[in-house]
Amino acid sequence: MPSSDNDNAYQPKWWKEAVVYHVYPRSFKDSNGDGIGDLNGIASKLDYIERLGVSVIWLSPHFDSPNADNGYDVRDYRKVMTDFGTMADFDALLKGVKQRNMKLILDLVVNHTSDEHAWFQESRKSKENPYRDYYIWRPAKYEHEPNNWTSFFSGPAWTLDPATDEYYLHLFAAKQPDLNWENPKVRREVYDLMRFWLDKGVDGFRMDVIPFISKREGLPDLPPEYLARPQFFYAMGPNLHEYLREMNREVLSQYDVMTVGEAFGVTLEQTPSLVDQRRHELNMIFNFDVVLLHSEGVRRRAWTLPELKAIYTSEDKALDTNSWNTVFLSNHDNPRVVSAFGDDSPAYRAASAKLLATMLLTLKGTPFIYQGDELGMTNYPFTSIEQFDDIQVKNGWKAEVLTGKVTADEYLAGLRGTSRDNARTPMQWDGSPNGGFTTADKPWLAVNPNYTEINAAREVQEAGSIYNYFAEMVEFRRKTPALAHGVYRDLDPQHANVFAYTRTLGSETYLVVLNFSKNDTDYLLPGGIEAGTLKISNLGSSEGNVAVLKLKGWEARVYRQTP
Ligand code: ISL
Ligand code: CA
Repeated sequence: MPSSDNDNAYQPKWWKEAVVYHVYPRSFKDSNGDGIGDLNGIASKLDYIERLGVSVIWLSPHFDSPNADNGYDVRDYRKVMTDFGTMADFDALLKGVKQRNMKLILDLVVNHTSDEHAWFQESRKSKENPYRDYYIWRPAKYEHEPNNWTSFFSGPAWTLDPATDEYYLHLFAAKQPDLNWENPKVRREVYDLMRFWLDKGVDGFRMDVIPFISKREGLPDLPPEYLARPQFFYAMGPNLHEYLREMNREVLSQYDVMTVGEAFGVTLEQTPSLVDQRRHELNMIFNFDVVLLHSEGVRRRAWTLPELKAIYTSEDKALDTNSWNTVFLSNHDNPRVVSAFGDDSPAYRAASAKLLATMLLTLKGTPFIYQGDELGMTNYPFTSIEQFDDIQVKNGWKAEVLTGKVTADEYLAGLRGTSRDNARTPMQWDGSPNGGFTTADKPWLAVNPNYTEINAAREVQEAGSIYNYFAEMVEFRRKTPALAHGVYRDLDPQHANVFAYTRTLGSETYLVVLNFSKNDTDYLLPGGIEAGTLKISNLGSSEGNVAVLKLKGWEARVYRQTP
């Protein structure tokens, strides 16, 4: 490879070198015994987060909300959700984050609001109301919905409102009406509320389903080929770039902040148009290709390692040095990382969770750790529909099971592997009742019964724990610029269970070798290369500079290859 290929053409930025820790406030830590996580709970655990070595915390929505979708339905953007505390609690949390030299980013949910937001309350009153055009209203078409759009939470994306006998659009639940971004007043309101939080000192935003804010001209029917994946039809509307540039000009460019767009429905080919730094739109996006590997709707999908590698290679090829990327394997909308991509059986849970940590923290792009993954928390053993909280599950159950399309057993089997509630069960802090999450008898969502084995108190003090391995990997990434900025190369795209890649910056090359299987494997490094100096092994191996690596099941190693 010519040396110019290895030159660092990326401009360093704090958000490129950052490692982000994602907190889902409802499930993190309850401080007042009502069974619901809250801001004071998060503040009480900042030392735990800091010890991991992460530099940024992303908070899922903490705004006032009736919780139809756990805060992704905002009633008042300038108020803290009562369940989570007060504005004073927020200010104290922000202060605690800053004191520890970390940064805080918020969840900007502005494709839609709650139907209980004052704007919608006004909007629905009459066709002449000054807030009417804050939302998307249409008359019936031949006594039916205005078009065939479907909601991600089952059923049509339109609800008829009796007050004015018109339908309003909601791509998610009926309690989440979509804002009309064509209205300049709406955009101004959004920029104002962004400034409100930025002026408090927050360091940026994760932007919820941001590619949906601009709707297609004339709201045409979903063509048949999009019925199963409507997000690709709803996203990237004609004015999206204009809105993002306006937001950047009016707000973001005035602050030193990071932005990450949740790019649901965006293809890899479209990605540079959102993140190329010369366009002044977003810093980076979440691409969904990796998390879609393990699920097909509610069903679990068998994925292969060459498929995973192909995604990372195409992401790398699609983004040149003007663009930046993220790496994430889980979040509050996905199953637990060790259950989805590793092996959560007792024999391999720790090794595979550490292997996944190794991958997450050595790939190209800003890594996001979802709360609890640093403990190797697993999916929940759901056995009945009553155990779920998620509106997506409840609506899906009505639409699929109660109509007889799918049997209850089949649906439940799918949910056990894919449901969003797997990631939303409370953090497991210690071995006391309810995992030390709450002193209430009953938390809002049940704690995984494996908290007696898997919990923070145990892992923080245990030298070889998953938590301490994460901390070691975060530290390793922090002090190794090649892992943030280096060129990525997959050495062996077709190998069925070994993922081997290098990261190269200038004369420094790091080799990562991951055995994605429980079988021991003698792995001959491709191209006759030797491994180099062993820097990291998740299983405490000490095998040095050899050409054939004797890898154990779920073993992960990182070598420094001396030139
Ligand atoms: O969860 C999903 C896949 O099963 C997606 O449909 C998900 O709804 C999509 O990724 C958008 O997610 C974001 O917006 C939703 C909210 O429910 C999610 O929690 C949020 O991450 C609506 O605001
Ligand atoms: Ca509480």
